[in-house]
Amino acid sequence: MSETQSPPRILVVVPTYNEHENIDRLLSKIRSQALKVDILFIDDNSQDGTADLIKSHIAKDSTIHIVERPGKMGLGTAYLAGFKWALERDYQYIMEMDADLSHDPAEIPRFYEAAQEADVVLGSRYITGVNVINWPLKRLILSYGANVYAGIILGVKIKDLTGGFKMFRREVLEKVALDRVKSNGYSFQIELTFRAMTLGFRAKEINIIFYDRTAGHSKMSKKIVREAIFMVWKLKMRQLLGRL
Ligand SMILES: Nc1nc2c(ncn2[C@@H]2O[C@H](COP(=O)(O)OP(=O)(O)OP(=O)(O)O)[C@@H](O)[C@H]2O)c(=O)[nH]1
Ligand SMILES: [Mg+2]
Repeated sequence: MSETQSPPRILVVVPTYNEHENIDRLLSKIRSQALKVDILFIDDNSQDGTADLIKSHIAKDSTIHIVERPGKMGLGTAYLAGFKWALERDYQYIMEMDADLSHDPAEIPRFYEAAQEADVVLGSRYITGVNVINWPLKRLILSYGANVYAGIILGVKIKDLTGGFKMFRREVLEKVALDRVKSNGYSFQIELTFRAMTLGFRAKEINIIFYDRTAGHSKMSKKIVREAIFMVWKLKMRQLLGRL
């Protein structure tokens, strides 16, 4: 980077629901990687003091931000709120990252590097076999199967469509009709990537390792899986009818 060039404006958006045990470790890991990033937490009125802990960090570090929502409204709408916040400001790159350290913040520079040749960079668990640590086999089969299923129906050559570790170039979130995004669980990840690719944006997968959470509780539910199974068909129909 030449002397004159200012550092890229990167925002990492982290949705939180009862992640108190993970916040300190997550922030120190983000701060120990090389790239300067701002962090925006979207907290849905966590009952374990997550928001207060985040605010105690904000008091010491003005590059950390929080949007508080009155109740648990789902991961998808949390990201849409974060993207809206980012687009009201001058961020050039917007990341998605879970709060439970399943996504390793040390990978952030690799996402930025890949985003120099792509518009959406997807952290993929399934490029070279299966890179998931400590997930129960049932969960692994469900996730892998969901990705094969979605890839075939949507006709996209992406191995990991349901992953939540991503970097978008600002233009993508400006062009994708975010107000038409209806998904809220895993299908939110599928829908956003599919809409970006349908608009002609370049999507690139980079290899990541996904670590099962060691603290806090999963928000995964049967409702989230059911939503994804049907949403994939709805997306395909809308695309075929040119009404995506
Ligand atoms: N704001 C907000 N965050 C949420 C909501 N549901 C999940 N999250 C956050 O989204 C991220 C992913 O949720 P997880 O429960 O880890 O989903 P998962 O990774 O599929 O499940 P595990 O493997 O068990 O961790 C975490 O940071 C959660 O705190 C929600 O309704 N609102
Ligand atoms: Mg998780």
